[in-house]
Amino acid sequence: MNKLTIIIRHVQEGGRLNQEDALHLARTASIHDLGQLGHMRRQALHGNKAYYVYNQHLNYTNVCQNACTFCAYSKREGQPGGYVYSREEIRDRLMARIKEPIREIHIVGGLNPALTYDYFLSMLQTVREVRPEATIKAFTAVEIAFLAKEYNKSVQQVLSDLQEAGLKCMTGGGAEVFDTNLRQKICPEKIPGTQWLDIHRTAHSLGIYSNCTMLFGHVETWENRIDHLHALRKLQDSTGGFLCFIPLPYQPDNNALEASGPDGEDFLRTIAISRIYLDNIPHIKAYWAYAGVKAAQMGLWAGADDFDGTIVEEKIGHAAGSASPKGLGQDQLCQYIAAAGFTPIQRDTFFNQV
Ligand code: V47
Ligand code: SF4
Repeated sequence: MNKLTIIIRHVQEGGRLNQEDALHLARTASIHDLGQLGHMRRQALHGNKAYYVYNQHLNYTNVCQNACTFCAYSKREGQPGGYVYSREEIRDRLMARIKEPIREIHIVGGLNPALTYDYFLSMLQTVREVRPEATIKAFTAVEIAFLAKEYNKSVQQVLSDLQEAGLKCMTGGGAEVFDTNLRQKICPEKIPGTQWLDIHRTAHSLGIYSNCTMLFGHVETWENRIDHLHALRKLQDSTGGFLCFIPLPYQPDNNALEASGPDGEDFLRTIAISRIYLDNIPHIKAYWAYAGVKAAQMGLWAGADDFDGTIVEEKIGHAAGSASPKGLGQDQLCQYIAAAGFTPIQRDTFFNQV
């Protein structure tokens, strides 16, 4: 038997992949074999279910002191087009959809030194007042590190203050690709991967669940991707606090990074390898807002089980050229999932069926 056949058998028998075998599988397996393995693992965990969430995104500011080369969303302080939502604007945005049965508020923003510590606490309090029944999933580890540094507090202190104000789950953003040399090229001012992981470890120890991501399809290699997945799997072995992994396909427009973005096959291969390698993370998301609805539907056949949500107004991927809609209705989400051949299941942030 050749090496590839041995690895495929190992996966079929439910075995855990090491980095070397994952790399060999990712590089040499046909898309059919890889997709089938990803699908097999996905079906074993979730059967024919595909999850979605009724959610709303709030991007409270786009002003950011970092300038990641791939980012088309952020503005430097004082640059035209920069914005910050006031407490009233946050309330108005939530009130504009108050008749809808929203279950999750997803909140992220740039690193804006003009904001006070209290801004963050009162933002969460406002969300709780207006939407007491929704779960607050907010902030990337990058924002948490920024708050700790800016206001001279420990990460643990920041997280427990936010938790007290209503934070239940952290988003998975800001992970990009952990490799140090690569980070120098794509996001030199961002916290190192080790710090990103430490912050999620601290969150998990406080009972705050989180998601995790990988930005792929730019200038990274398959080695970089597998190393990244390995670091996530290792942390998950120790804490069990990750709910969902989201491979984020790079969107190439209006930014400084010269790369084209992944094609459809690369998207599916990455979903499949993620599902196979991350055997301890329960959910893999096919993020329609970046990948496009059609690719996300195919992603459900390669290992993904989550389709994300209604969103309403996705800003970050769209600033960088995402051609998908900015939001979808619940009926549309269900139709897309059903048309792809799966049973749509509405979930909350923690993947409990609603
Ligand atoms: O952190 C920025 C990425 C992330 C680009 O946790 C880009 O449930 C592609 O993390 N092309 C934000 N990606 C999105 C994110 C997310 C989305 C949905 C759900 C969850 C969750 C998290 O988008 C950023 C960065 O990694 N990003 N620019 C770009 N040009
Ligand atoms: Fe700022 Fe995040 Fe954009 Fe980087 S990706 S420039 S940290 S908003």
